[in-house]
Amino acid sequence: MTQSVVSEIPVADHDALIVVDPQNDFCPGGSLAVPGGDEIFGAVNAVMPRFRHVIATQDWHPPEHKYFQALGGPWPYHCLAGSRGAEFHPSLNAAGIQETVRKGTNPDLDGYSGFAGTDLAQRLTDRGIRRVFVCGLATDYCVKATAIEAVEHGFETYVLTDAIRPVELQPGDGERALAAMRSAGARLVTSLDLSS
Ligand code: VGL
Ligand code: ZN
Repeated sequence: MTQSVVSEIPVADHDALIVVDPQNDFCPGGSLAVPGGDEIFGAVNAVMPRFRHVIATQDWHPPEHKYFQALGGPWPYHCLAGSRGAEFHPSLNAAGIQETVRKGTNPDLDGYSGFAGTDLAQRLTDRGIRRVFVCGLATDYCVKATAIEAVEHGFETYVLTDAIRPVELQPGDGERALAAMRSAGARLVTSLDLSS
């Protein structure tokens, strides 16, 4: 698909990097492993120091979460609150994360978006953020939902396409997610498009 042509994007004080769900369970060896999920961390860690504001989301489910297969939902158990699988992946530069937003804590909601049932929008506004750069896991669920809701909250939204990976329950879900984010108004760029 065609990407927006953006050569150099200067990062400013009113920009935030949002790292979606960089957790063990979404990486190889985890209970809901995204193929190549751990390949994003080189780009994620590389762009982090350019940003004054770096926020991570953490999928953080109670055992009675309705979206678990055991309760009739689509997903195996993953990111159980307090579990090892819910911890940040060791390849993430966790020292570079300033704030963490836990989501998916309501057993009745999918919790895909970092904005759903959290104070993320308020935290961004409190920090004077106007633009967000979204990366992380997984492209076709939590990255997609977070990027689209960021647009809906009025943030100018960029997605770092080399720092995301899809689950692809169905082949093509990753490409479809990129198209959906793009048509919602998010700009698809790569970490290499950022200048300092
Ligand atoms: C996610 C499925 C279920 C994600 C979270 O982080 O994309 N996907 N929970
Ligand atoms: Zn989840």
